[in-house]
Amino acid sequence: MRRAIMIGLGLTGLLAAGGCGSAEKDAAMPSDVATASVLRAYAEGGTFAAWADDQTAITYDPSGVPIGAGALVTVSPAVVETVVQLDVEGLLPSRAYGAHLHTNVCGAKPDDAGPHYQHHHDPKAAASPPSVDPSFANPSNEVWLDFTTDVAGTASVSSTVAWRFDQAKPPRSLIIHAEHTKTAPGKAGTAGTRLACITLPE
Ligand SMILES: [Cu+2]
Repeated sequence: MRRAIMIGLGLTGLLAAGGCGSAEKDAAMPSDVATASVLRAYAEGGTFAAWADDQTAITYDPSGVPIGAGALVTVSPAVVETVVQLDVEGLLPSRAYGAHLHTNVCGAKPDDAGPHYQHHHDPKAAASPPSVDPSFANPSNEVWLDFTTDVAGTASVSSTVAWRFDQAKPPRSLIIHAEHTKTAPGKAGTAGTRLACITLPE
C-alpha cells in the first residue's frame, strides 16, 4: 500500500536515489542487530487532504498546501547520525516554506502536533513554550527542512543531524509552515502559520 502511494506521488525515483537504499543497508549491518529498532528506517507520507482520524497527510490551509499535493518523509538512521529527507509535489510554485519535525502526531488543529522535536531539550521551554533560544532552537539540535519549490511546485530537501531519535519519544510529525525558519534570539525556530502536517510512525 505504501508503495502504491509512492508511485501515485511520482516519488519512487527520488526514493530510489535517496536514503532508502542506504538505510536498508545500515539496518542490516550485523553490528547493529541489537539496536535494530533504533536504526529503523522508514518513509511516510501521502496525498494531502482535510483532517480525518486515519489521514496521514493533512492540510490545514489548502491555499498554501493544496488538497491533492503530496509529500514523503524519509528517515534514514545510521550509527552516529540521522538523515531526514522531504520530497514534495503539487505545492505552490516558486514559494518558500518552512518545515520541521515536531513531537506529537497531527490532530484536528495545527497546534496538536506540539513543539519542535529537540535532541537536547531547552529547559526554559518547559515553563514557557515554545523554545525560541537559538542555542536550542537551531538546525543542529532540531530537524529543519525549509525549502523553496521550483516552478512546478516540487522540492526535495534533506537534513543530517549528528544524533539519533530518542526511541522512547521519537518525533511524530512533520509540519510545513508558511515561511522559512527564523534564527534570531526570541524568534529562533519560528516559521509562521502551520499549513500542513504529516504523522510519522512510532
Ligand atoms: Cu515547525
